[in-house]
Amino acid sequence: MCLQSSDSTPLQQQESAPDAVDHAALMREALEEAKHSPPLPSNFCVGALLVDLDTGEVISRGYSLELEGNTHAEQCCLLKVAQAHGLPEERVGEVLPPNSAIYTTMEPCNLRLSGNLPCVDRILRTKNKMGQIVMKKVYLGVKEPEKFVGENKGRAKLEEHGIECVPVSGMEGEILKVATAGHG
Ligand code: HJL
Ligand code: ZN
Repeated sequence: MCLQSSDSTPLQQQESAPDAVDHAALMREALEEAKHSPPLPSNFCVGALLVDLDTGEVISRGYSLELEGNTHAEQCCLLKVAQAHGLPEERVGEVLPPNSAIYTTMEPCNLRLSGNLPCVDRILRTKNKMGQIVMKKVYLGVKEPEKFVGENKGRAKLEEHGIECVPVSGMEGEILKVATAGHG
């Protein structure tokens, strides 16, 4: 981990220290998760990580349909931490670090054909005991293709609620190839 800036200025002297994480490397890890997702014509194969931005630690990993039922990658990340703590998914924010982020190969969904709760709403309801949203940033690999629900407004809704959304570029082709592997 690089703890100095390129001009060797110690971190504490910089105006704002960069997050202690390598975003491209984490997006690549999310893509590796996506490759575990069973290809189907009815959804996308997405991978996601939940990360503590203060330490760079990966708290949880998930992929589409990993957990029982019609589960999305981001949903699996949250649910796995919740289950490890014996909590329902909606209370997982109580045990997550205050500076949490999701890395997802595809923009979180805001509408699902199945009618299940979209991942954007799952992220927004994930709050600490003071009622604050714990997810500070969402790093995304690609926008959702307009195949199932038209234009996904997931990013816009997250930003409306103060969550910074940061595209991580350079892997779009690979991400879409994996995501649409079951589409024939
Ligand atoms: C994201 C996923 C996943 C999707 N998007 N960000 N992560 N599968 O893990 C979005 C797509 C929905 C369809 C079908 N996919 O999944 O819009 O059956 O998969 O509820 O709308 O809806 P269901
Ligand atoms: Zn989703």
